[in-house]
Amino acid sequence: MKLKDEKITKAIVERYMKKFIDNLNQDVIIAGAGPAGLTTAYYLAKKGYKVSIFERKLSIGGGMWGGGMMFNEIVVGEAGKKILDEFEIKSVKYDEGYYTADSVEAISTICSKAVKAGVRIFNCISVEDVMIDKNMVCGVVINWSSVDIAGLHVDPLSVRSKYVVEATGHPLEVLQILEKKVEGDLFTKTGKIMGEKSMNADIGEKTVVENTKEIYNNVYVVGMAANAAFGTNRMGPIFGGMMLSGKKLSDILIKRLESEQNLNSKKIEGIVNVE
Ligand code: 48H
Repeated sequence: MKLKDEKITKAIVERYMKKFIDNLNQDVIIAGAGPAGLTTAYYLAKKGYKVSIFERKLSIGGGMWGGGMMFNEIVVGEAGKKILDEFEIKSVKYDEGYYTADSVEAISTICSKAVKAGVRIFNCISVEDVMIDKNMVCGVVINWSSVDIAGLHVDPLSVRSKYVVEATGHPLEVLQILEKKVEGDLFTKTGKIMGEKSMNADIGEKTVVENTKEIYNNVYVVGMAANAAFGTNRMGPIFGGMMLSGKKLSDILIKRLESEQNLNSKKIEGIVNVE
């Protein structure tokens, strides 16, 4: 059989468009495919929820590939090790409470498991704004990262979701937009982004899980972005907190999505009044 070049083009364009159109109305949209966003997405997809991630870069995985200062090993604590085990990522005990793993194995496995669980990842696309209705965030505004890099004046597209997750790491890109554009305060002590504090692995690893929560109506913050939003410390190349933050957020969102489903079925059964 002779291969036809135009058929290859048609196959790519048609299949991509189908994928894109099938993902225009999601349960959860995540901005950023670092370890925190990917872990959140994995657990949600495993439960059957429709979740997609928009990632600015060509490659997914955020800052995990490089371990610490490009020494491609990561460190996790006891709780982080349990998540590595769930993902079937090999880890080695270094000392009491310290485990190491190969960062390339870790992030490639998380990516692979997330995609296989049903997470739809759109790379080379940046989240540049949110959709909003009566002070409730209800989706994201996206554009090709290349449009941004080239400084082209091209209008974006938008994708709807019940919940939006800020997982863009240190720069907090979604929250920066929210802070400027939405009415009312963010759900922090000051109502504003509080800013990341200097390195303290012990505090940073604990607070990243505590800070994983809703930060504006229907917007949740996870991973490094959570500490930067709520004004606590960075933690360096100890990655257990990123995965634990993702796991915690998936639990919160699954609970919220489940209670919404229960309410909807009650409405259908006529137990609850429909306004
Ligand atoms: C789409 C975007 C946009 C945008 C950025 O930085 P990440 O790896 O974030 P986390 O929270 O999963 O993990 C943090 C970790 O990598 C880290 O930096 C740690 C532990 N630091 C500690 C320390 O002390 O320094 O991933 C975020 C992803 C990246 O892939 C970005 O390209 C992407 O988000 N991104 N994607 N739209 N507007 N902005």
